[in-house]
Amino acid sequence: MTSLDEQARAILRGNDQGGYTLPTHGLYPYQWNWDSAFAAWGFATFDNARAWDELDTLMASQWDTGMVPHIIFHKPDPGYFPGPDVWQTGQSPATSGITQPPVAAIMARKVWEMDPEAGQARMAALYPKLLAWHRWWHEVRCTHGPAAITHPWESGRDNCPDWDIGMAGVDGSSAGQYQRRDTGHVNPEMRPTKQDYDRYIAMVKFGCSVDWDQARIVRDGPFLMADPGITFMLLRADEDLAVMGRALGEDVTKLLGWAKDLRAALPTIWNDELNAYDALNLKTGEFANILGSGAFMAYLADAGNPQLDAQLMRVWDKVNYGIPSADPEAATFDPRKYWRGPTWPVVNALLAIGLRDAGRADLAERLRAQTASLIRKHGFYEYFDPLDATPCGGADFTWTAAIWLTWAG
Ligand code: 2M8
Repeated sequence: MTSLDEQARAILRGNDQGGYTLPTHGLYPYQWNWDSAFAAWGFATFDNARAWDELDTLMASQWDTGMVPHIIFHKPDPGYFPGPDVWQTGQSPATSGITQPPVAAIMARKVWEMDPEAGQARMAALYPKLLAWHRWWHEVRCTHGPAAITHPWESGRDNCPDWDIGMAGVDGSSAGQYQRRDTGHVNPEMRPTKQDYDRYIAMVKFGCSVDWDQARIVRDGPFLMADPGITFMLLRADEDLAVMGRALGEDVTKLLGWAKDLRAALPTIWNDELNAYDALNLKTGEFANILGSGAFMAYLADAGNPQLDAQLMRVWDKVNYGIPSADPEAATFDPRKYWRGPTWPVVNALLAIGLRDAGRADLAERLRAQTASLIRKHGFYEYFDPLDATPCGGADFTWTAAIWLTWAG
């Protein structure tokens, strides 16, 4: 074990709140949905039971509808805005009212495969909950074909340029007065703008105004865009869940049917003009015309093609470290502004899983080596400048430590 392995373990232990893990102290003082799934994968490298606990704690906050919220506010913390008082979802423990990328089944499969015997009973207990979440995604959010998000925070790629056209249609004036906390923890220049936040909060207020009724949010809410990233992650997660379901003796016909329908919808998010998968504004029918890292999640779902290969090499060759979150040749590219250009180790890890499965072990290895060099140079930061490796965002970050232990290190 190297000293970086030890540091990574210490980060997971240090962010562990007993059953759930914070992304990082200060900036993100609660349990986040997809961060937890990656935390489980990381824990599985040295404490398999703790990995299952993480997934259990996440799924314990599932709503009756099947949705799994994006934040679980286990203990009040004034260091984050918007907190439970703003979301007003009436859940116990308090949660946000939106979801996040459904990677839990992908990570659960990895955790199970790392110790199949010990995981059998844990996975059997988790299976119906994951299935209910997937049902929710397909029945509530795939009504237009691909997976739709009702708030940019659901994508996990919060302020990426993909959402600009949808955000332009959101009136932020109802946000009222509020005090942001994120800008007090990290460099405000690297965070989303005030205009973004006004719109984010206006969308939360809309959710509250309809008591978080999902059908109304999808139908009447201010923002609805098809997300290629989530579409591919859901497809991959469906297939991983089906593998686990079969091993548990479950009937997976329904699940495979959802996956088949979703795969059939993929042509609707292929933008011929962009020559790539693209985000689609479902309110107007317009494509974003932006190549984002969500498009490359296609490899996770066996949906790559030669045009996408060419796009991947084009954007990769323009940077020095990992895959940028947005196209370096686009006018909107900003190498340190959160999801508008930086490289994210956690996204690189997902992409590498996809590339390896697509038979491109050489590219997966190149991505691993570049991601590892960022962490070796600067430590376990949230994200990095893909041109000069400047570390950005929160330090001692859970998912960066997790992917070091499982993949990059
Ligand atoms: C970021 O998102 C939160 C809102 O959910 C924020 O900026 O306040 C994103 O990077 C998201 O993908 C991530 O899950 C979260 C916690 O790491 O932070």
